[in-house]
Amino acid sequence: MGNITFTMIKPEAVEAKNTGAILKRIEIAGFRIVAMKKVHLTAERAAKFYEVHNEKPFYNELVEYMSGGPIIAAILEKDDAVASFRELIGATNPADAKEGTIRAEFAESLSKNAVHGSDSDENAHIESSFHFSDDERF
Ligand code: IDP
Ligand code: MG
Repeated sequence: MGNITFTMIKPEAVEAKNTGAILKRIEIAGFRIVAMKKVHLTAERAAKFYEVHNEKPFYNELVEYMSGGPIIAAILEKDDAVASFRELIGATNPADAKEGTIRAEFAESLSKNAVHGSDSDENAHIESSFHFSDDERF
């Protein structure tokens, strides 16, 4: 098991000024912030990031939404980071997210679900490198 995962606080959560509250939840849960920045993805960059979903019916909507406003991108460190973070954020659909999870508290809908979390160690590394160079990690 790897010790890093990649997250984004999604545009609607940034717009709603939930950045601080979500980062607080993440740090209290024991994650260390290795790298972090605010960035407004172009549609091209968002399309590339979510390329694995390009066959899905919601792909165009997802790309438009994720490039519709700035996000907070971050690399997080903790033992078993990927699984531990998926547990902290809860299910993709906030209607299914357990009480106390970040999505249960902050998500607006299935698509506007407040945060991203990597789904494997391999993707955690790919996604981290998509957003951060080695000299931006501490
Ligand atoms: P995850 O973010 O929990 O890993 P994925 O299945 O990887 O969920 O989907 C990526 C993102 O696409 C979700 O976080 C959500 O924003 C959006 N999404 C997933 N399923 C749907 C859907 O059925 N309709 C609209 N948007 C969706
Ligand atoms: Mg996913």
